[in-house]
Amino acid sequence: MSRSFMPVPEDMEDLPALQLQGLKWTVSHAYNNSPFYRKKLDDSRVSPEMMRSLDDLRRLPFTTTADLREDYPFPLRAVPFEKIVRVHASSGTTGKRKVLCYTQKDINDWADMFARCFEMARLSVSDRVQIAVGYGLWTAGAGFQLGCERFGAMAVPVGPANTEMHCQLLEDLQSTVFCSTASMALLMVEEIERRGQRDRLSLKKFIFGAERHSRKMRQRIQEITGAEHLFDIPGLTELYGPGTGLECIAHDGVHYWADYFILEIVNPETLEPVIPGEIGEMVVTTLRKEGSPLIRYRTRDLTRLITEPCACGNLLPRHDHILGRSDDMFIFRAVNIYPGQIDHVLSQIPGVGSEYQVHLFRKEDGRDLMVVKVEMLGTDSPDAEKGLAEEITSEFRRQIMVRPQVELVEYGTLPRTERKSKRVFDNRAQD
Ligand code: DLL
Repeated sequence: MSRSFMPVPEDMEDLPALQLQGLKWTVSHAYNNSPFYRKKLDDSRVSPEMMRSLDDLRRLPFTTTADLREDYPFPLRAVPFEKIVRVHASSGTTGKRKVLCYTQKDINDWADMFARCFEMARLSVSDRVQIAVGYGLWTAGAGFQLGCERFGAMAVPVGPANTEMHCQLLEDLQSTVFCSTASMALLMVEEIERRGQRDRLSLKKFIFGAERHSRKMRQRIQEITGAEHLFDIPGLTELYGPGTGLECIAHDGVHYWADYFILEIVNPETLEPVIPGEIGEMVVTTLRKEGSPLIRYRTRDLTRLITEPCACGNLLPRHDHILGRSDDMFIFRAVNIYPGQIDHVLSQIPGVGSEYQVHLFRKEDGRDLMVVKVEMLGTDSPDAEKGLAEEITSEFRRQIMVRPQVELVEYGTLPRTERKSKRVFDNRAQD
């Protein structure tokens, strides 16, 4: 039996006490060692001594990406440079990268958390894990690698590379698990299908994340490869990287590591906690992170807590898949739309492929136009195509209350990427 990375049952019973202890530690560590946090907490008239119960979390100010930009290049740093063994970064939406510092303990904690993901996905040390995400400043490659080694399975550290090389290694090394972005997973399975390679592979599990994926993408990946399990892996650079939670084999949401961070779900407008089970923005507070601790960090990611016990039996709490980002919302003819809603509508329509694009234009008369390009699975007849386009239009009207112009394109013609896909293109002039 390999070692377990799950919390022991007593820790789960004492979770609130463990979280309170971590909260107290984090707030005093940040206050005493980060000039940035000290000022922020002083400005909000909060001191570490005020953290007496978990409810006191709500007295703390929020931290945002704007804070990361303001405190660039080593935002939120709370240890001397001599203790920092690594940085990782992700591209911010508005220019400056988000750079986060890690101490050796942070790296060790991250490895333990990620090893827990592999345990959650029921891997064994005999598994061969082909890692197809970028290595370097991005947390993805380093995270999967660390976790895999800590867990004890065999890492095949390829990076994004090209599909050709991946296909060859999948077959030659008989990799059993493939880890990538959701887009890359789709790109790869289509290549496997094109090569008729399925029966020569031993692929059993996919772990993919870094972006939302649709039900259609899941279906395609499972259909083509016959994989036993697909696991969604969320994660963000600010919170170590990927590895802080994983979908389990019951495939009903994502278990997250509540002994390493507290997750709050708040209404993004009022910043008040939502009723458990309602959708809101994920806000995270770390409990052990030394280099760049997070205090009520607003992730902008939208999800909801799942409060029912999980069929897989694991007691760690769950949240739903990430449903979108509060800053991904766009307004079309006075309707607020999240890309996730579009995935949802298209996922229900038979005959529609897994890729789509939304293009928004402003016409000369000042009215907005939405063009939805959708891949179709088979091209039967012009009549069938017309019917499909009409069905898509009417489902958009029924479910999102907008009327797009639908353009059907052949399967495989929309771009595939090994990184994160962009599917909404807003060409309207910014007033
Ligand atoms: O994307 C870390 C990662 C790498 C996760 C590989 C999973 C696999 P960032 O580049 O900092 O980190 O981007 C973080 O990506 O706030 C979400 O908006 C989005 N995101 C990440 N994973 C998922 C997912 C990595 N599974 C941002 N589903 C996050 C939906 C995701 N969105």
